[in-house]
Amino acid sequence: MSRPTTPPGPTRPDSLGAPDMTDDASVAAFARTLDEAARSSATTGLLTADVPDLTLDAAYRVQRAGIARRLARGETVIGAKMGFTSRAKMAQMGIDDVIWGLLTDAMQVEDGATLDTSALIHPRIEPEIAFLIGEPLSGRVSPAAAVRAVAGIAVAYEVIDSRYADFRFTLPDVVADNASACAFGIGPWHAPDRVAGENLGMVMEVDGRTVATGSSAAILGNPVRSLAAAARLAEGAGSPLRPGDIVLAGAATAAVPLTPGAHVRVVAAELGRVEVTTR
Ligand code: OOG
Ligand code: MG
Repeated sequence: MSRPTTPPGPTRPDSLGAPDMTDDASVAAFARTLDEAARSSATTGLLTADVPDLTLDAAYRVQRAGIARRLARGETVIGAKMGFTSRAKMAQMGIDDVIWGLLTDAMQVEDGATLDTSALIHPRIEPEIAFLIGEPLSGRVSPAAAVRAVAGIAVAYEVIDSRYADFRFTLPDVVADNASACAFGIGPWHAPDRVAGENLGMVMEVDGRTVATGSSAAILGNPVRSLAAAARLAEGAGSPLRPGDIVLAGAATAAVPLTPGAHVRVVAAELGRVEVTTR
């Protein structure tokens, strides 16, 4: 199995150096700005342009305030997504800290369904590995312990759509923007004891043409490490992963622009494929 030479450590919102001085009103205002940008298909300025010393703690508070707005509209949290867990993504985005965002039911696209991209800003798509949580999972757990909490593993895609111009941001900006979460689809679930999940070849095709190839090993050496990092972030956020939750472990390759009228297929060895058509 190939491993990154220096695996990046997960960011811990519970143990950061700088004090979080951002007041609740500012947190709510930032969340509203990002939410309105998403809903009006327009980019917004970086939060760190206004508050250069925005801490990660404050950024995660903005993220949670944005999720609270979605919940108020009737959405439900159904899991979490990990970001910057592969060198390909870190290099593409210029960020090398592992982060997370939350997934809601409104973001899930049925396998094979059509995704309307007309209201999105500048969507990109990336190949991922997903886990289905079977037992409550939170805290500092080993990857082996994390695997014992898993009920299923699947190939997945994530559509990201930064609310910032040109997908350019600093770490706190992207955390506040719910890690660019937009939409995702999951292929058929497989029993985790039948598929190890490490070092599975992955291919992403657009209209039958290969646009990205990689391996699940690109995700922190083994995507279960990303799951263990998710458990740690869940504890820091005070929201343990629950049975039935989905965790996207992060992209195995760089993301590619997603255009209308495209048919995208992501295939992973042993896990099958997941597909989406855009309009
Ligand atoms: C942030 C989200 C990163 C991943 O899989 O690494 C991410 C971004 O790239 O805009 O989802
Ligand atoms: Mg992703």
